[in-house]
Amino acid sequence: MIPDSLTQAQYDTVYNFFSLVIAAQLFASIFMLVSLTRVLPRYRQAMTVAAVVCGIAAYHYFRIFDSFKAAFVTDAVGGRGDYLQVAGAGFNEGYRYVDWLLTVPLLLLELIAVLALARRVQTSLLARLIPASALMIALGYPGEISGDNGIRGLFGLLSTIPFAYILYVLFVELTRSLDRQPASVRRTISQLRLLLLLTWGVYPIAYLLPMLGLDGADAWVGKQLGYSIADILAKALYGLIIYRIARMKSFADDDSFAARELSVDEAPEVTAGAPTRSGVPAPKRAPGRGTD
Ligand SMILES: *C/C=C(C)/C=C/C=C(C)/C=C/C1=C(C)CCCC1(C)C
Repeated sequence: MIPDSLTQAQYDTVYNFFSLVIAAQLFASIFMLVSLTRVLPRYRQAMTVAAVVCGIAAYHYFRIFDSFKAAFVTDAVGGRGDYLQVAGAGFNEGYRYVDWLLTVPLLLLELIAVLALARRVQTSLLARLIPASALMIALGYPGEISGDNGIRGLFGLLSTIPFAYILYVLFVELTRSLDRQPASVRRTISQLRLLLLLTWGVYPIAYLLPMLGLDGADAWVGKQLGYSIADILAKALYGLIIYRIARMKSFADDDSFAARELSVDEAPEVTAGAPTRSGVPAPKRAPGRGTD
């Protein structure tokens, strides 16, 4: 339930977190797009999907931010005081669920794509993960918007069934294909899977907050912060780890690519201070650069 009023501190906290999420998603997305050529072509799909996920999330947080600003107003002179919910302009939690409905299947696609498994294995994993993830989000929504804790609990429980199934596929079935990954990558993939478990686990906890007997406004603020922090970790940080995996696998797959990316030895020599073709003196190359 959306609270009738927020204190100044509660309003500011939510406001600042939404702003932080927009910055994190937007620039993570841009970073991943400009870094595409730093991995081999076969890993670019995973990184493009990671960038799209963060882009979709940035868009929805702009909408969430606007919805929040329209939903709560203060009439205190000077703008300090309680914020009251505007009649007829409720905060729209639907943006989150539409965002998740799009991004959660894509996050799973990112993970499977970066592994570059045999096509048959890949298709079989995705054919189970994607419908399960859509079902998990769709079942959560009726509970999320209900003011009744019984309904919230029921749909939360139903949504947990596909969630448990996703974890089973990732932690039991996927493990079988991990031994075919390069040794340096296996550890990072396990870490990524653990990050997925820890961050995805925050969503059901944040969902439960309104049922734990907290004051209505505190529970709502806690839930918004929980979802916001989890979104940064599960999308932006997760995408950056996908990038790291893609880069390590690119090096493991192709020695000449690794040599080009990791060393400046093969770059044409320029004498420090001598004018280049553009007429601008070449900068002194710092010693030890290029080891990344
Ligand atoms: C970027 C957004 C992500 C990764 C969202 C993930 C969302 C979940 C794992 C949500 C799970 C839920 C339950 C397992 C039960 C209660 C209802 C949900 C939808 C919050």
